[in-house]
Amino acid sequence: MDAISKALDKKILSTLLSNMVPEPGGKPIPLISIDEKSGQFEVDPQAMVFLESLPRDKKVAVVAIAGPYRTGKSFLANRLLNQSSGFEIGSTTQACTKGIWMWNKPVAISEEVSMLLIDTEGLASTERSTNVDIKIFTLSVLLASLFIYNQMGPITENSIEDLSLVANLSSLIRVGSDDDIKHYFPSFFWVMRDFYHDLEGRTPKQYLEDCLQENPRLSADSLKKNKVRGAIVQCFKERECFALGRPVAEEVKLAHVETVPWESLRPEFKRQALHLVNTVGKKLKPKAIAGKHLNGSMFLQLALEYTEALNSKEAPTVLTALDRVIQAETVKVCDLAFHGFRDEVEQAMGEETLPVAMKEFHKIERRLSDKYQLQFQRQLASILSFADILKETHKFKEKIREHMTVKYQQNYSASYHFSKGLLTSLLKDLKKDAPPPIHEYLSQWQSLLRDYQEQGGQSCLQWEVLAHAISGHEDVIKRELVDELEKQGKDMDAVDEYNASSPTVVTTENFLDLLQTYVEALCEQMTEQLQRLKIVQTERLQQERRLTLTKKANEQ
Ligand SMILES: Nc1nc2c(ncn2[C@@H]2O[C@H](COP(=O)(O)OP(=O)(O)OP(=O)(O)O)[C@@H](O)[C@H]2O)c(=O)[nH]1
Ligand SMILES: [Mg+2]
Repeated sequence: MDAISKALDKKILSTLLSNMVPEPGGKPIPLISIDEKSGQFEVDPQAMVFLESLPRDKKVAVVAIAGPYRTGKSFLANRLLNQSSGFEIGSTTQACTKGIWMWNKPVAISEEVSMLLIDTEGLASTERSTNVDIKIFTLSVLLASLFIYNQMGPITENSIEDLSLVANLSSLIRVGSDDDIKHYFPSFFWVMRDFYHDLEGRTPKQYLEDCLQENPRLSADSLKKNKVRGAIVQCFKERECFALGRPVAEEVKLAHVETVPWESLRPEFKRQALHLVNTVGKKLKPKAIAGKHLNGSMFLQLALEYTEALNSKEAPTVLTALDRVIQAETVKVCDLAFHGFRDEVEQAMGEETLPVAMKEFHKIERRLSDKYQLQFQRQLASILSFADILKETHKFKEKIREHMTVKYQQNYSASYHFSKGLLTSLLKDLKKDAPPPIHEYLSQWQSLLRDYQEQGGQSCLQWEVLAHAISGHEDVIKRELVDELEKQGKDMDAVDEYNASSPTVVTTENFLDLLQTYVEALCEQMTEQLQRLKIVQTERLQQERRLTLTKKANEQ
């Protein structure tokens, strides 16, 4: 008894499939639809939304199932999802699946890789032209990293002929360099359904290889088929073959096999199906072109590129498509990183948060710019060269710089209004009691400056606004002082002299120091003047006294 049968017996199916666990839910969605009238292929918007929503840091591995119509492809696709129904299964002779469909939930293969499953319209149906078949087949091969060719029964000369599309593949697809096309083809699994033949001790893979040997009969017919055989061997380097018996014994149940519970399917079929599912899990590789792995969004871009080429009757060129995919991805990564940066800057320095101190402003700018630059470079590392990453980083930094220049201006303006508002409200209190005695007036100014410094630190224009206000206010201060002094009959020459020698425009953060020095100097000068006035007064008094004394003396 082989490992799979034992696992089945022990009912450890889930463990066996643990590396291919589909997320709960999900449904089939059209990936590429075919316009009935024009015959044009179109990537469906539902698939666009789904593929764009996949995590950028996850690679996709793509399994595509193709083959003649009404051969149980959709039923097999559902089995790969470990379910009986999902992709639509038709019970009549009419072709069921139209266009190319995909499952809208990625299946986790590992931490970094998700499987995307693609089910295709059957080939050689009576409703479609060969041209449509060629396009469906070409797209399936080009998009897949593992291509399953599904057919009924053993491999016959007819089934080789059915695959004549492969012989044309190298003329239908271009690489875009001198490289051999075979490096760009997916792994190839040939699945034979309702297979009950004796393989005479050979494995299905050996059987396939035997069938792909050239037929030595030299008729024109066999030459044609040998060409197909050669093309299959040439294009698909990695080949596997699987033989699946009938899922149920009773013919009547075959038409609705999706309604038969898994437990009731023939044990032989279950064993074979599990072996296939398990081998897909083991052999599946992330979709890559020229060593560049694709994520969901890049896969979408690839589908768009190939579809467009086929619609315009051009041969899809793999490396040209890859270049465009990389270009589009670079733009998206750059945009996403920039939007992330912009949104976080907005959270930290939104309109309602401004103004912020310049030190804080630069700290936030540095932190977020480093964070998003790193994210941006990490995401591009797998698709761009070092030199190109540097070039893109330069552009990214330039974009950030432009944004921060605008933000800086906003902060500037917010700082101005904030400081102005604060100063106005503080000045209101100052004016209320004016004019107080001069020493009180000066001490009020000092306490205003202290409050202003404490409450307005987040404004980058704190000192400029104050300087501006003071330069307008200087006159008031001086007037108050002059009034005060004039009340006492003193002159203000010394104060004016000081003003003439002091800096007229103060725009630096040392303004408070300068202002304090200014205020202190004013105080000093006033004290000096007061002393001088006192002396003059004393002298005048002495003179008056002397005069009075002289007068009295003269009178006597
Ligand atoms: N004999 C047989 N019938 C099957 C098998 N699997 C599914 N069927 C039946 O075959 C019919 C077609 O199944 P689908 O899975 O829709 O086949 P398909 O290849 O996707 O068909 P198209 O989308 O029309 O090309 C249905 O009636 C199924 O119940 C099988 O392994 N053997
Ligand atoms: Mg189908």
